[in-house]
Amino acid sequence: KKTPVSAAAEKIVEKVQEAVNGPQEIPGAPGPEAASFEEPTEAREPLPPKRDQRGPDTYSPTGQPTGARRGRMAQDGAYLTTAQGARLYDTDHSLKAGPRGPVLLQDHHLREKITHFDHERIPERVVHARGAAAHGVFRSYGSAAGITKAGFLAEGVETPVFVRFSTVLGSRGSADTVRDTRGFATKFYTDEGVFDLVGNNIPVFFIQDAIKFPDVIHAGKPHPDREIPQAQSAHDTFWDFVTLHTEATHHTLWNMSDRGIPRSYRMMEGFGVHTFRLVNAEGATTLVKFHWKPKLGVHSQVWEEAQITAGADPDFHRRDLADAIEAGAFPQWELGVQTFPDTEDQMFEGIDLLDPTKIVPEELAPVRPIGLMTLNANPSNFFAETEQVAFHVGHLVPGIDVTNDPLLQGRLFSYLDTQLSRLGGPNFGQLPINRTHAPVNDMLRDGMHQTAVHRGVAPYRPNSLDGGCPFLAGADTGAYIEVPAEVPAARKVRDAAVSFDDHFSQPRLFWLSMSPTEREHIVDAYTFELGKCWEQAVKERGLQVLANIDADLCRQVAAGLGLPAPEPTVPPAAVEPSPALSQIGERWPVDGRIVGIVSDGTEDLDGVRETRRAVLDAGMVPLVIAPAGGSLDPDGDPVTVQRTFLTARSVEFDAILLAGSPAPAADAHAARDAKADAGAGAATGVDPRLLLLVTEAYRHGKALGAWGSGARVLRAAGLPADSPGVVTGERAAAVLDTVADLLAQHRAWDRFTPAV
Ligand code: HDE
Repeated sequence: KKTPVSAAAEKIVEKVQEAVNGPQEIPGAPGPEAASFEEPTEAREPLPPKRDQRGPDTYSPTGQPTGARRGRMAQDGAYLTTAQGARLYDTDHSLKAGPRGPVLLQDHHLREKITHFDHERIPERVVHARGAAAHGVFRSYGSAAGITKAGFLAEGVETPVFVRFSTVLGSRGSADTVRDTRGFATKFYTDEGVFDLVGNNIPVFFIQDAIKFPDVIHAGKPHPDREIPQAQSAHDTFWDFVTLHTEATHHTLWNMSDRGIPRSYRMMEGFGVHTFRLVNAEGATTLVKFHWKPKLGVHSQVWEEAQITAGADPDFHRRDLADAIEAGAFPQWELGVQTFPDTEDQMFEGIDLLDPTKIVPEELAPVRPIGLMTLNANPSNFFAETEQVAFHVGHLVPGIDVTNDPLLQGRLFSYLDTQLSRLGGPNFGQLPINRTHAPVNDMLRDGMHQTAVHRGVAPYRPNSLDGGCPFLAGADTGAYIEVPAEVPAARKVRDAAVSFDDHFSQPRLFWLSMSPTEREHIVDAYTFELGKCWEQAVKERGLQVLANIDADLCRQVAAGLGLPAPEPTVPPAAVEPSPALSQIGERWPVDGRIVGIVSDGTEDLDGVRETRRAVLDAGMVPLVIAPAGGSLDPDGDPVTVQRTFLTARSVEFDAILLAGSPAPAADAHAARDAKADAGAGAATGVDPRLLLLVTEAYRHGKALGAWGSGARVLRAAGLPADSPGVVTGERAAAVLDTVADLLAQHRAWDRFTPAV
């Protein structure tokens, strides 16, 4: 029986075949033989140029592109022109005084072409410069309709969305898998205007007041003298700041946990972080925190894997998101809210809802699902969409209002301000990706890059010349009206509430909520990061912070650094752990997981074929790995090879299967292996790159399966067949079943913390 996902995977096979063997033969374009793959891994392969990029080959007599190419080509007409529309006869030679003479200043085409190129780049975002995005749709369940009048949250309403995921610290060209917070920004194009939910994958922030944002970012960015390290937190200035400034402790702890190194953008939670205020049609208000819950579960890489990925495939997350969407395996998240009564003190169970360094555990306030988001289309043009999209926490719709969280208040200024330099002026809202889907009737005029041609003479209010138009809306005609919240009489001060002084109770809550494996990862992360610091004082201060979270955590990191563990300066808070914070323990869908099938072509190829089919049917992606490219059994029923021992690296795979020989030959292999094993190591005759592949996958807690004589690779790599997550058997199908079961738990967790 085909699941929708396996059907999607099959569709890709068709699509790829069509792309490869498509009807049009274009002179000079790579032919079908240039792409030898046929699997649902289209975008993972070095694809041939898309058909619509191959060049103008199908035109109507008037020079217009016809058929499927129409509107999809880089250029729409038959003739190359200048920006002003004049047709060009040559774009490869500048105008010269003779073929060997100087270039003439009068060459207007040269000047236009080079000048435009010189200005192709715009400033990258000051933070969150590296990102990837997708289009999609949000369908509301209607469950929030009682607490907000926002039209897009009424039952069954579908709203187009554009989502941009990002890292925070790195430059535009930095690697995806660094240890960092991830941005999760969603633009809802609602009928009542744009609503931007500009969140992160971590529910708390480093600072409690926006005025400190330049400080934390200056500390995290590369050192200003040598501009290194790029996209890293493992350096002195970052740790200098977060250890001197202990309100950063909670966020830093999340960064050091597995949340700092997600497996995929598709497998991250998203959080609005601040408390927002919803208002319903009757004017009643509710405080809420927004949560995005991924349908695929929350999963991470392990640290060594993330580091290797940053070199082997710096675009790992970007590619993963685009591939999944192209494959029809559309990622989904449920939007949910935690709700709190809008009391005068804005506290809930002793937690200050205005303090963005605090969470409210889900056990105290469950997340109620209010809608489902599906990302179903990749951007057509990275620059126009992903780069030019401009989010702003002040893009609000009736029914959603802000609170006095001082971090949020500062952001309300910053996001508009930053677009002025990044996008060059106040008209960035007119860029196609930023345009609202609601009618616009503003009186904003002129400015850089104005594209509207406004009419009339009275862009002001009040006026009589335009008959008084436009009119002002009211509550009954959908106006955005700020909730008239009380502001207590107070003295003007640069200060914060006393409740903001508690910096350690929630980090302790987080630490105590982790499983033993997750704690081990956190200890390793702190030991790595502080170990990379140069200044002794910074390391020691780091340990002091850890002592205030938990003595055991501090002791382990201190041991790794070779330093004494200090005593805490604040007594450990009595906190209830929140099991919902742990990523381990649940089972999740395996859609889109990558399964490597290793074969040297001499083994049970029927087993390889069946396994490929079974992997596809389960909605996962099979990639055959062999010593060389091309196909296995080319003269019989060929099996296409997607990776060679040279191009495969373990980090790409969620699980690895080792094909073995059919049963009778297995005996022969076994006899040969027993002999070879006696010699051990290289004497086994197993390619060292294959040994690296399986040992790395093993170290990273990935499921490994081998059938028949395939187990000899495990033996050669010194991996015990009975260790957790290693599956051996005689039949390929049985091995795959157990491996798929392990994948539902993401990793063979027991491998990290040996059972006692
Ligand atoms: Fe941002 N942040 N931020 N931030 N932020 C920006 O806006 C800022 C904060 C977040 O994909 C900038 O257009 C201040 C928290 C995301 O385009 C800038 C403060 C959260 C993105 C800015 C914060 C975020 C940004 C840079 C402290 C999670 C990427 C470029 C008060 C709730 C959006 C831009 C995208 C981007 C300022 C703190 C999320 C400079 C001053 C907390 C996801 O305006």
